[in-house]
Amino acid sequence: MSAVSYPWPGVIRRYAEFLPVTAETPVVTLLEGNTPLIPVPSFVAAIKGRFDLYLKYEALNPTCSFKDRGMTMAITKAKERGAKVVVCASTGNTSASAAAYAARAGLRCVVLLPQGKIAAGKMAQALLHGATTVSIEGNFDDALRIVRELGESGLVEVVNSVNPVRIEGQKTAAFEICDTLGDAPDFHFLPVGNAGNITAYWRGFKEYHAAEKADTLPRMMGWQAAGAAPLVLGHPVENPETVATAIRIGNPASWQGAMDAARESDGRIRSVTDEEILYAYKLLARTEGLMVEPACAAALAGLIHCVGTGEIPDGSLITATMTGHGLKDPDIAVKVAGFSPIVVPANREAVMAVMNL
Ligand code: AN7
Repeated sequence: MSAVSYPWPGVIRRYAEFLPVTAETPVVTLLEGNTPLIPVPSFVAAIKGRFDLYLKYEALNPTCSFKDRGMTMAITKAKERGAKVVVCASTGNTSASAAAYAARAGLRCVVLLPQGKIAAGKMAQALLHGATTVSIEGNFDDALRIVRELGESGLVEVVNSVNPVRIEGQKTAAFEICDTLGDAPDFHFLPVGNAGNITAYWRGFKEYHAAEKADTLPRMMGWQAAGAAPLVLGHPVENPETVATAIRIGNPASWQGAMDAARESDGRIRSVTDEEILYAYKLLARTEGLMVEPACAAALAGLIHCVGTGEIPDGSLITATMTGHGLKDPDIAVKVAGFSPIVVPANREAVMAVMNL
C-alpha cells in the first residue's frame, strides 16, 4: 500500500494531551471529528435574531452523529484492556457508532434497542456492521438498566456514557469550537437526552479555559423534549414520548453532570414541544439547506424560545450542536415535508404544466 498522509488524525491523536491515552494506546479511529462550524444567517434572520449563530454540524462524523467522538475512545480503551465483547443500550446513534467502531476493531458488539422506536437509518447501521441487534420490549431506560447489569458480570465492556471515557472523547467538540472561533461562544445550545453530551461539552469548555486556550466560558443551554423532560421536571419520567426518538429518555445517566453544567455556567435546561421541534427542523432545512435529526431541532426550538423571551443580548456569539444527520430518519423528513412527488406523463408539456412559471 502506498503511503497516504492524513491531515486530520481523528480526535484522540489531535487532542491526546487532554485524553487518558498513552503512546502505546492502540487507537481505533475512523478519523472522526474536525466537523464544520457552519454559519446560518438566513435561519437567524427567519427567527428575527440579532446575533451570530454557528452550527457544529456533527452529522459529518463517520457514522453521521456526534457519538463517534466518544466511541473512538470507548472502543480504543476496550481494545487496550483486552475486551472481546462490547455492549450498549441506545436510542439508535450510540448503537450505530458502537457497531461501526467494533467492526473496525474486530470486536463483537451487542446493542439493545427499544422496540419500534429506532429511526430506520440507525437500525440499518447496526445491522450492516454486524452487531447482534436486540429489540427490547421496553424503552431506552429499560435497555440501559439491563446493560448495567450485564456490565457487572465483568464479561462485557459497556460503551454507554456510563463508561467515563465516552465523555472524555465527546468533550473534544468543545475544543474544536474554541479552536475555530478563537474563543468560547457566549452561549452553547444543544439537545439533551441521556445528558452525556452536555456534561462532556461543559468539561471541554472548562478544560480549555483552564489551559488558557479560551478566555471565556459559555452559558450552557440544554433542551429536552416536553414528553421526555426529567431534568426539567426534577424526577424520572416513566413513559417518555417524543417524535425526537434520539432523546426519548426518561432517566438520564448523566443527570448530575447536566445539572452541574447548567448551574456552574449560569445556563438553563428547559423543554420544547414536539410541534416546536418539527417547526425548527423544517425551518432549518428550508432556510439553510441543512438536514438534521429532529433531536437537534430541540436546540434550535430552544433558541427560538429564547428569542421570544428576549434573553439573548444583541450581538451574542452563539453555537449549537447539530448532533446527528437528518438522513438517519427519512420517514419523519417525508412526513414533515408535507407533500409527495407530482407524477406526470413523460413529456415536456406535462412538466411545464406543474411548474407554475
Ligand atoms: C441525535 O444513541 O442516547 O444527552 O443511545 O442521538 O448525550 O444523550 C442518543 C442521544 C442528542 C442526546 N441528539 O445526547 C443513544 C442516545 C442525538 C442523539 C442526543 C442523542 P445525550
